[in-house]
Amino acid sequence: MVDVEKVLDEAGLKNPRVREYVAHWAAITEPDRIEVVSAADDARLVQEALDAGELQPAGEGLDYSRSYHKDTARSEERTIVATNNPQDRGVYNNWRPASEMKPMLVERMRGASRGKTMYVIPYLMAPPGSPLEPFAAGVELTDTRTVVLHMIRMSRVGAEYVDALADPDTFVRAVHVTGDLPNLGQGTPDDQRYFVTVADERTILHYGSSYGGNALLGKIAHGLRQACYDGWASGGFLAEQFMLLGIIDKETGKRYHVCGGFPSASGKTNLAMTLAPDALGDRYRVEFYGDDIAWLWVNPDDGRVYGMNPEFGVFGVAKDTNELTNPTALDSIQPGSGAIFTNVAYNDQTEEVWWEGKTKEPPADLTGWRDWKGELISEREPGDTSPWAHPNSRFTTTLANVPNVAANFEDPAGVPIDAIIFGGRTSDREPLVRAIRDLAEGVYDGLTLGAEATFAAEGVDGQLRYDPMSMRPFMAYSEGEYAAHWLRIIGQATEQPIFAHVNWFQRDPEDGHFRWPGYRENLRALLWLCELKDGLVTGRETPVGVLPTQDELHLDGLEIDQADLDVILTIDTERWRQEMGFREAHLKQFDNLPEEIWEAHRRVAQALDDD
Ligand code: GTP
Ligand code: SPV
Ligand code: MN
Repeated sequence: MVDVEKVLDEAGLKNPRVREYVAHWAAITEPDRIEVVSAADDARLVQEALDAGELQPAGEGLDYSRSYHKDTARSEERTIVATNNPQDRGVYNNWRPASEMKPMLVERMRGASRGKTMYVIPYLMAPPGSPLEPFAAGVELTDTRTVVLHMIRMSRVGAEYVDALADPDTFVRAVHVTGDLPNLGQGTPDDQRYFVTVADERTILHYGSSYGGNALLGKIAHGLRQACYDGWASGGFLAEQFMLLGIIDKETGKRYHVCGGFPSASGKTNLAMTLAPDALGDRYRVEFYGDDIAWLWVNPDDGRVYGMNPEFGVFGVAKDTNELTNPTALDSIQPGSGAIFTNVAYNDQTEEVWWEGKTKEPPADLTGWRDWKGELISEREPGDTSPWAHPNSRFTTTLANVPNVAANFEDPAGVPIDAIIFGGRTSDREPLVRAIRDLAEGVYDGLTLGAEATFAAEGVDGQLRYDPMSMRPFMAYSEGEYAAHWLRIIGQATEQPIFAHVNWFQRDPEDGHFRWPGYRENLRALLWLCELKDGLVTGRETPVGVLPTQDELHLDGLEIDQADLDVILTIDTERWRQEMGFREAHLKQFDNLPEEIWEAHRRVAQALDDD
């Protein structure tokens, strides 16, 4: 048995509640060693991981890791929100009683860290000094060193964050046990994995994965699921899977802040890192705040909605990231950045990485190249066209490495929000942008966000599904309560943000091409929205919101067919009427949906009928 008290004394970790928690779980998981880590340990831990073969070098200060081949994405079926109150059951949160799940997880974790080190990761999911800091501290216990390295990039890590707590008990208890990955029956009826957030006890118990959101518990388990619950239970804030960016008009000196939700792997990272198109770059600049999580609250001093990114880094999708689509992302993973690549293709002779879309064609010389499973490309069967990189392969880098990061990205005060947008992969129906001024209609729009599924979760690419506010995999309590909480929080604001629905993914059914060029050009839709909010343009009323007219959009330098532009700036009324029926069935699943939401639904349906 490790002498826990001695280890914690030597690490100078004082918080008595944290010390009890570490001792409690060490007695269950029985690690051989315990180590308290801070960001200052990073270089040593990287070296240890290289020596142990858990990482491979990928250039100066860049590293590469592979996860187990059946452990490459979140598993939505195995993810559960447990509480002590059956009324917390929602349609999407896979609710189960805490009394059932906790003992089950303890049994799986018992003795599971024998022979391993338990790393104690005290962390903060907020800039220090944030008004939401009381909800931001946590301590992850993990038995995997690469998880520590990712957590150091994705959150602020150090004992000081839990020793400084006003109430020593207000930290999230986040236990991660990897388990015996080759023997967990991933995706079979005998699946052993469980990813449980016991939300009303602020305890996260994840067993059976060492990948991404399954294992970096500060990120989505705490930053989204737990925080979503805490924001509701405290009545004080919203925690959403949102990106957050600033737009600066250099001519007028105006600053706008836009946040919004797109389902996983649907463009949040790309939008927040975007640069203005060349033709508009002299006038506008986009600044990055966050790409995956925003916490929102109303500041009583000025009555505005404020937002901040609780994360410290970016865990971005690698696929299709290149000089044209996202040069900013490439700049943020340059030599010396400390970035880690996971599950992309790797060349163990040249130490290079590659993923689909990094360059148009894969490297011509196959020597040394291995796919994400570690298999040599040169030994593939002829005709094997499977991707070299896993479609959900990712890069991990800190916010400070992002070249367009805003100067005030760590300001604990957050930034005032001008617009809240929703979007997803929708191949028809959704125009480029439609603005919504009414709060209930904006919330209704978020709740009916429908998009094609992506590879960020196991086994569901391309299927159309509703993903309310892009929170479907992270929803912590019932959807009816969630809607009411949104109306309450944003309703407190005396200056309301404008809402909008955007879509970069409409396709021509004839040949499948994207009707909108996307990426950097997306800024044009957001500029129009900010100008609409300021009354500089008026747009065109439709039953589903205000659309830009062609001459209101900043189109200088844009290459697009007039026919495509016509389609993405109009509403297919017939198709929308059909959609309203699907929406009705979708919303009917939710208990206690506020009447305002139903009224918004009926208003839109009526307007479409009258059209
Ligand atoms: P998570 O990190 O999973 O929450 O995803 P995300 O929403 O941050 O997604 P991300 O920005 O990483 O984009 C995922 C994929 O969508 C990448 O392969 C991008 O290349 C692609 N993508 C992003 N923006 C656009 C766009 O405007 N048009 C098109 N066609 N593809 C895009
Ligand atoms: C997502 O899947 O939405 C992500 C990546 O942002 S993960 O942290 O793995 O959930
Ligand atoms: Mn995400």
